[in-house]
Amino acid sequence: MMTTEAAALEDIRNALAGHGLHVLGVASARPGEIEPDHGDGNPARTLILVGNAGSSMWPAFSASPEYRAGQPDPLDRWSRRIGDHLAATFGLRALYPFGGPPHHPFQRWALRTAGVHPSPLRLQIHPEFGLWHAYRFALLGALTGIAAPVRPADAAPCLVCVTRPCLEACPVGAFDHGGYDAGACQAHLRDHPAGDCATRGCAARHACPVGAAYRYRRAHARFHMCAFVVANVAVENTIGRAMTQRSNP
Ligand code: B12
Ligand code: SF4
Ligand code: SF4
Repeated sequence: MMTTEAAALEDIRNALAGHGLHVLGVASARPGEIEPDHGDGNPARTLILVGNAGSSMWPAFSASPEYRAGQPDPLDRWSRRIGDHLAATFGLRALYPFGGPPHHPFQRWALRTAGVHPSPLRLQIHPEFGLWHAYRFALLGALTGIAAPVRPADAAPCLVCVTRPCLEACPVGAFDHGGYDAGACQAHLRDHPAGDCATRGCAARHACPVGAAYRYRRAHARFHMCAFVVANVAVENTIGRAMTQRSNP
């Protein structure tokens, strides 16, 4: 028999399906990772990570009022509408990957859930979805009855990838020095607005054979690349380094 919390998770899955969103994992937040909810002392620690696998959310999002309104950050506004609504419906709290700094450490949380592993591109890789997934929000609650599934120890695709084609594919060598040169990447996209990276999505990501069936469709990829071209990379780089140093000593 399903516990009440497992049933709630199933209800959440069903509610997400209409938006093309999935539960990508269930993790546990550690003390200090989440600011208290205005001092109510709620010890809620369970995080349900929600996102897209491939272009799963593109049909719903591209038909949404947020996408059509022509205002800034339509995907963030769409995510917030859905996340806030679900949180209110299920008595949970919605946390978002955007809106910082400070940023909620979504990638760190995701590593604690089933399925994802670090990749040389700094994106996380999923054995099925490959590099083609992202987080739209997390739902936080005191759900002790839904444990994160255990990750199989042998499922890290990059550990058995000998040729690492992702590291050879970038036209500006953005991954040549062990990190990710976001400035060089952004300059390339600006200089080549009709090039492959800008129109199909990151060539390094495309070079990875894992999750090929989940590669973003063209309109979806282009949407993200256009958003990235206008992102303030210089500021995020500085903040990103500071955050990573502070949080991952
Ligand atoms: C800041 C940021 C960036 C900055 C990175 C600057 C920097 N040097 O940190 C910029 C603007 C460059 C960036 C770019 C992109 N990002 Co980004 N980014 C973030 C954001 C908002 C915060 C990261 C952070 O500072 N966290 C704080 C630290 C303390 O948390 P953490 O989890 O412990 O830290 C990890 C990350 O910081 C990571 N990291 C460090 N440097 C970089 C650089 C890049 C490019 C990435 C992806 C990760 C990464 O390593 C840390 C240890 O695990 C996250 C969302 C989030 N809230 O996590 C998305 C996030 C990491 N980005 C994501 C994505 C997909 C991208 C893009 C690919 C977007 C796109 N175009 O589709 C691009 C890359 C450009 C390209 N070639 O395609 C996804 C990754 C999903 C996944 N599968 O892992 C996230 C989780 C957002 C989401 N909604 O899912 N990003
Ligand atoms: S090409 Fe290989 S090393 Fe690169 S992300 Fe894919 S599996 Fe990992
Ligand atoms: S989008 Fe293109 S330029 Fe930027 S990191 Fe990916 S392959 Fe390199």
